[in-house]
Amino acid sequence: MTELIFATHNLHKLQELQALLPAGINLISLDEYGIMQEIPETGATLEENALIKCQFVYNKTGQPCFADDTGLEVEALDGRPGVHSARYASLRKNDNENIEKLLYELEGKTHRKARFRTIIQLAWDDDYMQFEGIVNGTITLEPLGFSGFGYDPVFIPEGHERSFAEMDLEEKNTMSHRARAFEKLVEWLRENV
Ligand code: ITT
Repeated sequence: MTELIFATHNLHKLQELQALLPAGINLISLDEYGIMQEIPETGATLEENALIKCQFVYNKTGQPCFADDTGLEVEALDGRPGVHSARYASLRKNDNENIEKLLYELEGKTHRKARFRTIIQLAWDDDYMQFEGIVNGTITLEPLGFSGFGYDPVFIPEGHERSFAEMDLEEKNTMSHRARAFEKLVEWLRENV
């Protein structure tokens, strides 16, 4: 059995990836491991933040682990909120305020293309590997649906008519940024461990 610590305090992320786990891999959350503190995300990019979070946990535990950093990149906003997605509206992480600010900034704009981008950083012995997952889509005019988390109510993935928050976790997992990055991680483990 391969044991991996997932360096996140976000239970939604944990649930999404638990549902995708192949046999033989066991995910341990930071809370289960007893790491309760918030890891500072001081990087200028998703890549840097994923590395910071992963390195923090690897240095503390010496156990194989990975972290994900995700950003919503909106074309009409020159890629914002991007790496600042969690604290877009204010210093506290608040999904409703972030969504309100995003819809306000896009008011009157017809060009609403966006993408979610996830970087997963893995630390496995001395191997540091990054995996990227992207899903393209559009920003809605108002929040739609109640499942998921974060910006899910305002993001409709390309080729679909419902927002991520109108899908259940299994359906979101068939196309999401995080699922795509995680598939690459699992593939790497299959080939290298
Ligand atoms: P950890 O750092 O503890 O993993 P976090 O919630 O801070 O948790 P991120 O920094 O990766 O996670 O998230 C940046 C923002 O993007 C934050 O507002 C999330 O709610 C949002 N977000 C991340 N993944 C998302 C997803 O799959 N759907 C919708 N919003 C998402």
